[in-house]
Amino acid sequence: MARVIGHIDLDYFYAQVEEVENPSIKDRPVVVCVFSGRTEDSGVVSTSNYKARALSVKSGMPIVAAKKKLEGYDPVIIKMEHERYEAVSERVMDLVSERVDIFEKTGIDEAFFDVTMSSGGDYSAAAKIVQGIKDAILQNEGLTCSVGLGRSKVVAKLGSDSAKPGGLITVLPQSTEVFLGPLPVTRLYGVGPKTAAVLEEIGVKTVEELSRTNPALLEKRFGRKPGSYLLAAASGTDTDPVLANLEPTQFSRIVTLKRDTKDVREVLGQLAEGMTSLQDKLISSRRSFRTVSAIGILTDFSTRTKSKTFDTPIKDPTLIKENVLALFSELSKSTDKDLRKAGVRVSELSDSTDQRSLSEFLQPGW
Ligand code: TTP
Ligand code: CA
Repeated sequence: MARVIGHIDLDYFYAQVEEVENPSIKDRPVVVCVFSGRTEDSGVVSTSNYKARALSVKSGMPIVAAKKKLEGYDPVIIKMEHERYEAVSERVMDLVSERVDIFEKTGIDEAFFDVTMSSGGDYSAAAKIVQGIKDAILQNEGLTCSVGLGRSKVVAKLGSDSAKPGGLITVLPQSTEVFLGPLPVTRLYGVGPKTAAVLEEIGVKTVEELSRTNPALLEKRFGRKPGSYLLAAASGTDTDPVLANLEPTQFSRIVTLKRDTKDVREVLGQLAEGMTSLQDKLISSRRSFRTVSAIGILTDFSTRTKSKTFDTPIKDPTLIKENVLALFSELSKSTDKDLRKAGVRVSELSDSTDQRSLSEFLQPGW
């Protein structure tokens, strides 16, 4: 079966988080800066939105230089606050990791994932999974992202780069060479300025040229392992697996209700699909949970949570549905306000590798 690997990268991440928190700045150049504190404006640009980029603002540029470029364009200059972006990142990463087979976070706003099993090796099925991920991130966090799908990590990463901003690029296995060939070698994952300079010395500028280079020559210039990596990367046949890094500690599903309400039956009706998907996730990832929570986001945007924690890890996912009714009733009684969004979370997850008891809950089709 063909591997189906994805790379996801959030668009202009820090600046987009700022726009979500304060939509009124959206149409202006937004520049997120790290102030060094020496003088009022000393420091560098961390990132900026596309309005600012169109006016030549770049990451790493001195703040003073960025301000000069934006003179007369009514820019918004914001101090970088890492903790806030980290919190958003964690929620986004949870949304992605819950929906894929293997998940590997590689930075605050990017990750590789593997959906070979859940897509059955079918790229159009994989594209649907990706659309579900993009929708969830947009609905829950208001953020856009770019995604690439391909048969290797190198191809997936190049796909997401080319899909920016906001797109999805699917590189079918049979189209890999056509897609990679014309790109400059500098676009390949792991090829920095030094490697590019050596490649240029031997007359290699494009990925296609690299793929046709004598392996012995590459080995001589770069060493055995890097040499063979370069060749594999250039043909999109690198075999690096997606390596799961952090085990998720919780799974959740949140929906925006069709209308604001505190009617528990109505809330549960709209959450039914989410709860089923949560049960499926627990089964397929072989996790037990100790805590189940009902989450309500109220009309004033405040959050209420009611939880039940069991004495021992629970393998039976049907216990979620059995407990949320009481939890939502409690939640609903605790406030006068209606709910805008409602969600269910299972947390304190642990491995439940007892196959026999798991199989009792496997559903038809599994
Ligand atoms: P990137 O993914 O490189 O950039 P981006 O998300 O701002 O823009 P895009 O992906 O649409 O091209 O980096 C992710 C975050 O890391 C970025 O939002 C801010 C931070 N960052 C820095 O603080 N300094 C830097 O030099 C770069 C490149 C990024
Ligand atoms: Ca990004």
